[in-house]
Amino acid sequence: MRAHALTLTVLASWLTFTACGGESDDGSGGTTSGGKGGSGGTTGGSGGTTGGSGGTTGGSGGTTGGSGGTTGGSGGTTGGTGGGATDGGADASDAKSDASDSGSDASDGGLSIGALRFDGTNDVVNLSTAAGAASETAFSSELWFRSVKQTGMLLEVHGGGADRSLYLDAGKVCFYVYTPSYSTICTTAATYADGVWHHAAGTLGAAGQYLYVDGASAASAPAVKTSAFSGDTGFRAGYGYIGPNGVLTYFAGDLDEIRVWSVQRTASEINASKSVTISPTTTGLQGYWKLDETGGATVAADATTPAHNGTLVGFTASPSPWISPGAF
Ligand SMILES: [Ca+2]
Repeated sequence: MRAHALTLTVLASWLTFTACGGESDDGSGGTTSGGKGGSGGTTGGSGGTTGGSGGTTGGSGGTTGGSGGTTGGSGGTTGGTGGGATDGGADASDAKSDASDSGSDASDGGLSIGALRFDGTNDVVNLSTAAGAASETAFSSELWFRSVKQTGMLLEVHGGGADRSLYLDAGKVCFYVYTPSYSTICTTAATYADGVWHHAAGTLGAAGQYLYVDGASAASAPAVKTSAFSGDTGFRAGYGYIGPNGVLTYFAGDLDEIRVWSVQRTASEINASKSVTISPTTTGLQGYWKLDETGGATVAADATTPAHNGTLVGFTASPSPWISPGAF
């Protein structure tokens, strides 16, 4: 904690304006999100970064708190046992530091700001091909989704066909790659259309084809290392082919924090970054759509440079499809 004297000084100043509520603020963030991470995870600034990783771990572990929380780790919704272990008796101030962090979410692009709601009828977001197009040899995609509809497209590489798709199929989460035969890997459980936020990621590369759900490996095909689909002109969220030569299907539900990569992210990388904002200049990050717009916005901004913004098609402006909070 002493290494963060400046931070604590700032926090202390903030605390003088705050009677209480640090702990409950964190708790409510986690509760809303189904325990996927504390609000600290979404915050910017040095305090936010530290609190964020703690929040992530706290959320995922449910009760374990933030192992990463050297200062604000107890952004973990449950008060952060991890934070406690690290910080000793400083948990109260830690928790309140996260409360102050969450207060800055509105301006720092945090995950909790908002998400995009798809009606399942005709809503789709066309995402420009991120720089260099989608790699056939080193690829990752990831997002948060929430749905009660058993089947629907989350995100696919698109253009005269589709590939490297993440979708819900009869309640399972699947990741499909055209090889040019068809490699579809899905979760064993068919319980993901449960109205709760889940994180899904698909990766492809030298290590094989992998599907991750909620930060854990859910299925793999190690022999599948490349895609044979190179006709992509973009990505498409909320609409696409469910599996090989599958039925075009809209997604009903909410999406948040779509990221595509030109690298094969590792299991640990995916789990570590899924509940925190990341730098738009992170190596290999090709597209980063936070889906934090509001009102009648019809463009989904890409945080990377140059911005490959997405275009909303089919959405109605009222009520706004932009909801808040987002995944957590
Ligand atoms: Ca968002």
